Amino acid sequence: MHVLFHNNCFDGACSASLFTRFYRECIDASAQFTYQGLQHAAGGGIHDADLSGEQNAIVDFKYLPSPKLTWWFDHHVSAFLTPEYRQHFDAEQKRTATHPQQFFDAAYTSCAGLIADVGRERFGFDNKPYADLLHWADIIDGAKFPSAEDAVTLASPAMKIATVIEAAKDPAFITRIIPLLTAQSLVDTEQELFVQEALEPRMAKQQSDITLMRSRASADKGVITFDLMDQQAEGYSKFIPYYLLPEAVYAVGLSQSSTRVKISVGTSPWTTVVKEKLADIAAICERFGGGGHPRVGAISLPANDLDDARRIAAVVTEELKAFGQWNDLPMRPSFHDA
Ligand SMILES: [Mn+2]
Repeated sequence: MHVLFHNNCFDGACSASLFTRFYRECIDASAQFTYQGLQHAAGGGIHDADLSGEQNAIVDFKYLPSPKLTWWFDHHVSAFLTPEYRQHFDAEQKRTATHPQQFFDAAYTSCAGLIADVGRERFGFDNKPYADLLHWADIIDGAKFPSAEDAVTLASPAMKIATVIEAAKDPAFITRIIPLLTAQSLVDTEQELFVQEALEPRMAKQQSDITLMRSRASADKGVITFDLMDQQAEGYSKFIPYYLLPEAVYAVGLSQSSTRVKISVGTSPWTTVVKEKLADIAAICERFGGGGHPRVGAISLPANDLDDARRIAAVVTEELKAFGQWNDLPMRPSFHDA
């Protein structure tokens, strides 16, 4: 059984682990497993040649219309690359109606949750031992952190494991973690020496990112602004600004990579402002050639276009400040005052 899973993703690894356990317990106890991580890319990120096993399963990743695909579980709204892929899936569902092996439900917060439920309801899989794993897969994949502190301080074993999975460059690292996730507790997995070794530099980077953001971020009228264009600040947690300035509603940040300058525009996931009164971030970004979702978006400019980026960021910031009555919100002092 060749298992293809969403790479560098906690839910992807949990899904691969749960699928393995489900398959061994409910389908074939003697199956041998290999694993391959998949990255989203133009064209779908998966090809027929990737289905290299006798049996092939894709979990937490896009559908592929292929006779070689025997099992599939996904919960992404964007699971079907084209309408033809969707039609192929629907036809397969009809053909295999009495014995389906492909499952899609976008109502699930995590793919691990989907596998656990389908396994229990259709195949009698005992998913009770994995309640803690499923709890964290939902929190992390759904970004449902109770507070910015929970998202940023990486206090729990699950958050630590998610961090090293997201940062892993060696494919063998995630393949090594996958079986452990359903074999022992998250605490025990976090304590594994190879996990601890990977964790150390991530915790240090998180600390230095927080320190850098503290020196750069300030808030006014509910809007955090920061400029990291002179920094190698790729891959910083987008939750850090809201952790440092928890009263803010929005954040407008400037950063730069070798290929582009980026204006990131976001809404605090922990804001108490009701949804109807929040700005449409996608619409704002689209006006400047960017895009995104209602709550978070971005505008990209060519590398070194710093002045234009600062000008656009200032316009967006003023628009967000004027959007609501944030003047009435009690603001915490910025770090420059603290
Ligand atoms: Mn997922």
